[in-house]
Amino acid sequence: MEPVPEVHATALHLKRLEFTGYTLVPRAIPPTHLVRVRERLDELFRDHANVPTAVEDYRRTSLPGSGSIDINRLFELDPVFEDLMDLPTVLPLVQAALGHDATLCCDATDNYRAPHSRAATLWHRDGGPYLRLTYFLDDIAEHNGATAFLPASHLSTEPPPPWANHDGQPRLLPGMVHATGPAGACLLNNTNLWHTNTPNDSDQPRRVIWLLFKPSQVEFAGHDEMKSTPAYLARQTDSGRRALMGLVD
Ligand SMILES: O=C(O)CCC(=O)C(=O)O
Repeated sequence: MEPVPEVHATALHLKRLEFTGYTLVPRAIPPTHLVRVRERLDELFRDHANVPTAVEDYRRTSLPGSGSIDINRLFELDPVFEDLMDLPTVLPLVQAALGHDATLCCDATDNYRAPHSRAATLWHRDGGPYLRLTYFLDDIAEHNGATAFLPASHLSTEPPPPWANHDGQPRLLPGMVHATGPAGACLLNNTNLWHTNTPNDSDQPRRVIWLLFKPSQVEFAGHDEMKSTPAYLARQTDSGRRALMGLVD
């Protein structure tokens, strides 16, 4: 995807979201913050058997046997992850896309796709529509587990047809694009966009963090393990973050 000239950045990102269903914000996470996020995540992955919110081959995001690890409720695990909810490089765009009424659907999830692994999902759409943020913690290219999209498919009333997947893997569809970019970038997509994971043919894991936003009045049809606990919500004192979590003062 061509870089967006700074002066038109928000307008162009909004048009891309509207017409293609996705856009990419490079350098979304400041480098020093990215280092801290990666270090903390590596600690959690190393010890994931003892992290209560970690799930291997999490069936909601991964095919069985794909070697994926999700860690849910990241905000609750460390403040370094909380800072991803209101980065000044991304939040204004999220607010503009959602009519300045953006609310988090749930807590953040980290996803690890193992080295040398097959695509961990098939073509699907997530529903909603919500606005998904995918923070890249590694450089993501076509060969190391990129998410792929069929641009503009969020405008279709149809989900991907069954033949888009074959033999337990997604097919290459005409017009599909791999969402690639450098570590620290943030990919935004409409969750009705047809998308899939692709194989990770590299020696390194692919690590991303997902956040989901919606307009405040839209119900989130998600699962309890993705949601913040009442104890965490009760601890929130910052008015901006309380608003993002849908806490009405
Ligand atoms: O991991 C990916 O690249 C895509 C994941 C996905 O499709 C999903 O969780 O909805």
